[in-house]
Amino acid sequence: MTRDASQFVQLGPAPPDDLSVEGVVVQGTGGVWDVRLASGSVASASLRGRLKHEARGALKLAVGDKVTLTWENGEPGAWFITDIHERFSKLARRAPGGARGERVVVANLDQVLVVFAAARPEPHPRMLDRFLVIAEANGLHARIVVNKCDLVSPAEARALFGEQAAAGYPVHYTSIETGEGLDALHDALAGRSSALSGPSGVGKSSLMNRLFPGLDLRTAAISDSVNKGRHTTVGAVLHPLPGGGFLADTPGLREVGLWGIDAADVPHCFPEFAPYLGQCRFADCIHTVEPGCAIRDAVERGDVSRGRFESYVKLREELAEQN
Ligand SMILES: Nc1nc2c(ncn2[C@@H]2O[C@H](COP(=O)(O)OP(=O)(O)OP(=O)(O)O)[C@@H](O)[C@H]2O)c(=O)[nH]1
Ligand SMILES: [Mg+2]
Ligand SMILES: [Zn+2]
Repeated sequence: MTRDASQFVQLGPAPPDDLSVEGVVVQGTGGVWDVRLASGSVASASLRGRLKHEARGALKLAVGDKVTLTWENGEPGAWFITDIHERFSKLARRAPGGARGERVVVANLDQVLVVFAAARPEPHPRMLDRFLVIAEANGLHARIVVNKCDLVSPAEARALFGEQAAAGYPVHYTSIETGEGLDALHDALAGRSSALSGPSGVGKSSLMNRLFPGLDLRTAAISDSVNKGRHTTVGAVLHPLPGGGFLADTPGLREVGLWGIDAADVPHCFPEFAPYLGQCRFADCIHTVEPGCAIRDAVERGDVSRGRFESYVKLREELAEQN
């Protein structure tokens, strides 16, 4: 089909029956989902009955999902979500209200951005490690931002998360005051789907408003459709970036927490452990106190940072207690 179906969304007339287009779910409510089409226009659609039924099972529709919309003529005509495409990633947390199963917060994220400040508030490497483990456990790439670099010397800024940089994580050093690092951060976000995380007051909103003027994250959740009073937004919202890509307004990694992570998987959430896994004297080594542990040996040699190893021990212990 060569027609650009999205024109119908904006302009009418009613599209022909069975016209199908693809899009990305940018926000949802109890029953109506806003789906962004390639043209940039947004269509409101509900799940086709069959999918609604299936959605109670494994595949619940979430913001970030790629879907097929089909127009169905009728009185009045409407868009229906007739297919949910396979996800390549998801950020999930425990279903609310004690219900069993998971709640997918955002689907198809490319990466998570974890923002800390070089100072005010004081950065916490061990808290960063916790965020990184959550990202790894969800199969998401992570990028670290050290903002407010104007408040410390360049050497001090680089020392803060040197351990995580050594572990292979990309680190951006930024400042709203001097403009340092902003172009590179913009390029790292453009064309990708990213979620923003980090403690309060580190400058997340300041950064995003500076990088993408007009994208006011605090108010953007109150989008057009909500302004019309039609329904109330629940859950995460995806904000399209000018020039492509999305920024997710998520509850953040902190809220997602360590849920769903098996204590036995924690070593795999530390990328720098990878060369040593399987090298320990005991096959069931949990890398805490065992003799002949390849990871502890690497720590002793200085090949794995002691701080990161401490984070490992703490997070593994926390998860072992939960299970
Ligand atoms: N010196 C300095 N201050 C900054 C910088 N970026 C942000 N700030 C200030 O830090 C304070 C907090 O910034 P916000 O952008 O509101 O922080 P946030 O991470 O969005 O905080 P929450 O919304 O509470 O999670 C504001 O007073 C900003 O002006 C920076 O690069 N340098
Ligand atoms: Mg903010
Ligand atoms: Zn070991």
